[in-house]
Amino acid sequence: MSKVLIVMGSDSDLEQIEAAWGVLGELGIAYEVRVASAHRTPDIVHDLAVNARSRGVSVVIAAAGIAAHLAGVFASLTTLPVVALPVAAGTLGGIDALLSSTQMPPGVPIASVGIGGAKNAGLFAAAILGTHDPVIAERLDAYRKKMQAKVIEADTRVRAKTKLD
Ligand code: RP5
Repeated sequence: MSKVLIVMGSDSDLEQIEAAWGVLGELGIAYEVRVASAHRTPDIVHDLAVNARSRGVSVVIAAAGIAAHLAGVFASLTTLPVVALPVAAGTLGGIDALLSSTQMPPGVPIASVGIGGAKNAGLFAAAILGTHDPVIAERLDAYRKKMQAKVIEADTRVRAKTKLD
């Protein structure tokens, strides 16, 4: 079974990332969560990245804050798709992480969600897996249908509340 590897640069990032594996769990997708820093534990990042494919990983979510380079470094070591998750941390509140995630020089691309976009990172990873796994694609469809039902229900509620007599 395909697996998503979620790597975070520090356990201080953890709370902002939980929603990524939360949604993967909801969709019944296997995942592994690790802490590894591109600058503090580069050897561990290297090992994780070069062995990811042979360990059954199909997509990587790399979460980091401040001058975030984890996703880019990870992508330099594997051709698996890497989704950056910029974390709100430090004096710039995540803007620096967002820019370093979206402004990669040409040649080694990464995708990026927004600052703190953990749920979207999980959903995007699921969508990638859904390109070759019809069961995951169906679960994503069902997930969207549930969201649609909630919006329609909210619309009904708000219309009833604001209706002129
Ligand atoms: C980054 O530096 C981490 O991803 C984290 O967001 C930030 C601060 O890390 P700590 O100093 O809290 O470990 O590498």
